[in-house]
Amino acid sequence: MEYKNILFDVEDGVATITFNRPKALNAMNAETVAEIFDAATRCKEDDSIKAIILTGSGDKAFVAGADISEMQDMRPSEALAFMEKGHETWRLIETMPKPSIAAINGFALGGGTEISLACDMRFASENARFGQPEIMIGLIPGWGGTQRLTRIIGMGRAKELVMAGVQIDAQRAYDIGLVNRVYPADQLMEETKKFAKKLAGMPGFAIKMAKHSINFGYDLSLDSANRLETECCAQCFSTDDQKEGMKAFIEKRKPNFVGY
Ligand code: DAK
Repeated sequence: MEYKNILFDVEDGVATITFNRPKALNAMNAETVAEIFDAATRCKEDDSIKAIILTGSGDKAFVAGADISEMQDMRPSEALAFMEKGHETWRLIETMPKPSIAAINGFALGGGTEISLACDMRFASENARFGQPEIMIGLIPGWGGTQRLTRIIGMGRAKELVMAGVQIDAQRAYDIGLVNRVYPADQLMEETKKFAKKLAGMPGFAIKMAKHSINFGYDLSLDSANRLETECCAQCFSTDDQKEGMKAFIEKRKPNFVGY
């Protein structure tokens, strides 16, 4: 697929997907969502890609939401199709056996906050702003903002953002656990790439099991979730990386992981 709305780049095992509609503050139209789905599928299927970064072009916005001009005249059936494609795409990112980081370099509103919530981690620039302002245009979040956001920051805080359309800055987002790290704007990409490369060099199968155990254990009872974790951990003993990691520890040297 040829991309018109995103950039796709791979370097040292790290794929960077960049929302690239700066004139619309990287707002996502249906074509953008389809391109993100295609790029995420490439990331999942290409064994040379070990970690993924999502970011926005320009210095003002990560993603200012779904494209309001495109949504304005949608019929319910069109809105449903748009919403379902978004959900399918975010879920692909959320469940793929590779780590993802959203590098949030400005406004992350509506669908912008929502796609970042599907990533494993969120790193923000000091000028980032988060919010679910859909209520201001007569909607509620349609891409997981009432669900993933609530799971990450809790019900009371999520309701403040969703029901009152309150926007928060990067420091507040850090304080309530919405973002993992905050950097000066000119350091965000460098630091995110450094961290993504570190993740790319980790034992790949163990990364996959860690993500699987956290994602799918979250909604289970503690007993079932611990059982899932046990199975995932036990499977790691089938890998070369487990043998190498433990051998290197005993021999007091750095491990050379192969990813399986
Ligand atoms: N959609 C389309 N264009 C947008 C946009 C957006 N979300 N956000 C910004 N733009 C465009 C502006 O229209 C403007 O275009 P021109 O006038 O230059 O042609 C350009 O980007 C620059 O924006 P501003 O001039 O407004 O820039 P400011 O610095 O003054 O303000 C801002 C920046 C981010 C505060 C402001 O642009 C803003 O409030 N933007 C809208 C933010 C927003 O409400 N986002 C949530 C969108 S709703 C669903 C599926 C998904 C969703 C819901 C349902 N189903 C299908 C049911 C998700 C919904 C959303 O995400």
